[in-house]
Amino acid sequence: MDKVLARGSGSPTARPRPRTALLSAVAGVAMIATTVVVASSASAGTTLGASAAEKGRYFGTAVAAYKLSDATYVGILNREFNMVTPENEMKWDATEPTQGQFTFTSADRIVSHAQANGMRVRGHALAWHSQQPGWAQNLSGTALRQAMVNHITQVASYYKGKIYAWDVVNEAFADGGTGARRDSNLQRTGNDWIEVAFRTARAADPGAKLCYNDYNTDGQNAKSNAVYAMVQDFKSRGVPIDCVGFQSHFNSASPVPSDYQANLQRFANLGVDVQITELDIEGSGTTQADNYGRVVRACLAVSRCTGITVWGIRDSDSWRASGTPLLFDGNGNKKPAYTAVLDALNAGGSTPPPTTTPPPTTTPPTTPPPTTPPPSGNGCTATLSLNQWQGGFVTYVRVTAGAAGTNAWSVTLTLPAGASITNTWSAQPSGTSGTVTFRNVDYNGRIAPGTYTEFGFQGVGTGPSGTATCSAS
Ligand code: 9MR
Repeated sequence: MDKVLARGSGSPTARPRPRTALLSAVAGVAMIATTVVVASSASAGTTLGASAAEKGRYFGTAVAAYKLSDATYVGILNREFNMVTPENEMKWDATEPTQGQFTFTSADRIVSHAQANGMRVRGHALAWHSQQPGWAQNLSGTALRQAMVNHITQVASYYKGKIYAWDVVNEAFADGGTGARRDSNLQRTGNDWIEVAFRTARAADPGAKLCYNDYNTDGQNAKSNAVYAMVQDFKSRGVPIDCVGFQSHFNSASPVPSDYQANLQRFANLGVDVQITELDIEGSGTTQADNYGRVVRACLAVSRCTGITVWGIRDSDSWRASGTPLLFDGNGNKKPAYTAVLDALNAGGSTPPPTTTPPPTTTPPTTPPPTTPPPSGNGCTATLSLNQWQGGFVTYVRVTAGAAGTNAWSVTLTLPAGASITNTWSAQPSGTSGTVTFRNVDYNGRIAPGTYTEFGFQGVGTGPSGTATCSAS
């Protein structure tokens, strides 16, 4: 089937539904504490999410808000997944149907559900040629550029602190071997629209990872080469980009490329995370299962491949249901493809989570090292991931508890000369420069044994990297 035609022919599925009684403020607090438990220790090895967490990855799915009243759907969602992507509810047409008037009701249902159930959220998508509201389709030039900037600012600010990664720009390159940008009203506002989108998103939510997301970029070809060149250019000029999403919509006309892993790896080598963002593979039985297994193994083999999202739960939930491309059949039963994914995730036991720049340099312990990252005794460890751009940075800190778990923790590090912190989330800093101690906030002091929580901070100057001193009580 022609994926491009099929994609364009669909209509948004966000249907108005009454809001549930979920209280997002309360759920927001509960979520962070719950995440620690669910992501790292629940039912290890028997669900997609738990098995992926053992490998330091997430396993996610696209979710449609109107299906959250379907008990079978929600049962599988809550059991198997620890990341969700709103399938349509955060798109421009859904969130700003009238210029300047924002509606987040459907998207909020998904975010609240995720928070209440220990799942994180991939935001999708801030700037895209498709699924624009009519008023935006009719704009051009400066008016459209300003509308795009305002849209990104409003949506990313509204969800600030709740999004793991944003698909900031979606599908901006053309098919057909030219390596050119896709012609669109956004492209016609000027070639710099993509970097403006990324800078705008960073300013609005400095804690979210910012991704470029596309399809037919899963192997090396003219289109992925063009995306590669853009990412390389962004990194060299300090345009904030943290990740590249590979949609990975496969069928017999567009199979899993033989160089899939190599392609993920070459992007990772540019200093960005890579994520499989919309995986589905048409087919059935062993062939489909084998292909799913290959995709999972490719991600696990690339240390900066941080997670996999499938584009729906049951075959009947898929945007191309007739191709039965997902892991559960229409009745919610596990397919051979499910087993292949779980087996691939569980192969080889637990391994440390992927590291970003630079790898942790902990002192070798005197006892044999554990096979998982947490320290073997009491206490905690803290590892830093740095996103540096010209003049500024965001540092993410992962605090991993030892065998005793923690009731409270603190992390101390020294900022490079000239650096200062402008914004911290999920921790309380003692100062803004020099040696700074970050203490837990009230909802994330307790970390279950062997699991972790994360906090982060943004600053100006050069950010810290490596490891930091962690103490627990
Ligand atoms: O799955 C989505 C479907 O419900 C919508 O009708 C369609 C409209 O454009 O978008 C689908 O999701 C797309 C995603 O947002 C971007 N990559 C391609 C996906 C499949 O078309």
